[in-house]
Amino acid sequence: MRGLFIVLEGCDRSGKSTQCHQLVKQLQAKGYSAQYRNFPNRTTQTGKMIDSYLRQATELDDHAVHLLFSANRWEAMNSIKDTLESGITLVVDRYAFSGVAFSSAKGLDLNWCKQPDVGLLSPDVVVFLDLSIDEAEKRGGYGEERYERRELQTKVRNQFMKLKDDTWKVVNAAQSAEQVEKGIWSIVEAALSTSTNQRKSLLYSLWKD
Ligand code: Z5A
Ligand code: MG
Repeated sequence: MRGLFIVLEGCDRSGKSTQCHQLVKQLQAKGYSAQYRNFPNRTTQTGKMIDSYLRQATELDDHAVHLLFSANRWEAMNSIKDTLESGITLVVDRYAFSGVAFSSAKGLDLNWCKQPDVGLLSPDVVVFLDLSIDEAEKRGGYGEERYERRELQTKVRNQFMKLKDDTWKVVNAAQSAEQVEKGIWSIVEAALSTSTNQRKSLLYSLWKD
């Protein structure tokens, strides 16, 4: 049976990376093959350009960097598909939803923002870690990276809410890390319990259905 494609999304500091790593560990402890992936993947050619932009070392047009973030996902698609088909579950830290939420928060048209990612592999589960901006700020001051400003983060949160649909599972990220972990596990456990024929085939159908 193929692996599950699980995406964790959420605003800055909602605990995505912490929880993705915990989830991989938990899956492995229960005997599932699982791996972590993240976007942006800063190690590829597109990722290096994105990294330099985020660190404010270079300037890029908002549209151009949006397309780079999307290209950074497209170049990973074959590997993601092969990995899932080999039976490995992937826990993915941010996906196209972050792409659209951030670029549209900067003022780009939301429908335009969705277009480059149309046709990416659709995740089986999207877990949204929900955290207010006030709670996020309690987790330490903003860093040096480009988007780490309260005003923009507030807009990003509003844009995420526009993208959220019935398939998203929302977890209150203001709880303790252990409680968040339990909430995520109950969602993942339900998805894992689907039998081979219930598990839909992997489709390049993001935002097509
Ligand atoms: N971006 C974009 O514009 N377009 C795109 O297509 C994509 C991304 C994919 C870099 O992303 C930027 O790229 C990001 C969006 C944009 N800009 N911003 N802002 P990134 O994923 O590399 O960002 P990051 O540096 O990993 O930060 P993050 O993702 O925002 O943080 P997080 O992963 O959600 O949180 P964390 O690192 O797990 O935890 C943050 C802190 O909170 C840490 O000190 C933890 O110990 C603490 N923490 C975690 N959980 C808890 C709980 N439950 N209670 C208390 N404290 C906690
Ligand atoms: Mg992170």
